[in-house]
Amino acid sequence: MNFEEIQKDLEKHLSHARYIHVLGVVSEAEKLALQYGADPEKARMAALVHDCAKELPLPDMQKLVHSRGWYPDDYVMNNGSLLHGPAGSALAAKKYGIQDSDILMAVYYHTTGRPGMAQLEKIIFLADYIEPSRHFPGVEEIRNEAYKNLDQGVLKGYESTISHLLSQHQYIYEMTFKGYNDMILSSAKRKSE
Ligand code: DGI
Ligand code: FE
Ligand code: FE
Repeated sequence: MNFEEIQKDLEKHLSHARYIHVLGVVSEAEKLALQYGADPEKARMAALVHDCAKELPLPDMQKLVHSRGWYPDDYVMNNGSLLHGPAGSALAAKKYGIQDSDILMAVYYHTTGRPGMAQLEKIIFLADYIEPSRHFPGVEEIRNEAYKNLDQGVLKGYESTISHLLSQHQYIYEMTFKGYNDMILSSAKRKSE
């Protein structure tokens, strides 16, 4: 399916608020791609489908992930907040016919990130935080950083998620920590150069 066809399908299947969020991520991801010399069309497509599985029941997410032969650990498998990335990646391939592995990876990892993120993964991860309809405390700081330095923006995003999870006494998934640590190491390396 092309961009417009997928967009129409999402408008039909997602809640209005989620659909508005998705359109915000599309425009933000395109701007970030242009700023950092990434492919804006890929960024728009990855952003469009990034939350396509977010509102599915957990068993449907689990089936989608298994259908690709993926077996994330039990914590992810039983947590829709973390599973909707992998499930969305599976659904984007199955329902929308997306084959581009950069796009599928960006969707898979958009919630937790990972160490060694590709540029498109960073762009989707960050666009998800700073799209215009996001209004959480500290979002302006992440927005400013995002357009100055992509890695510093990603790091600010991680700091905000991890602080929030700590304040809510929530479990912090390993991949979230690993992605954060990776950004700390690369920013330390940049400073020493
Ligand atoms: O799908 P969105 O709401 O647009 O945003 P998202 O995919 O970035 O985040 C989904 C949720 O996942 C969000 O409420 C924060 C949560 N989350 C991110 N990292 C972790 C996490 N939750 C737990 N428990 N542990 C994590 O490491
Ligand atoms: Fe999401
Ligand atoms: Fe999102």
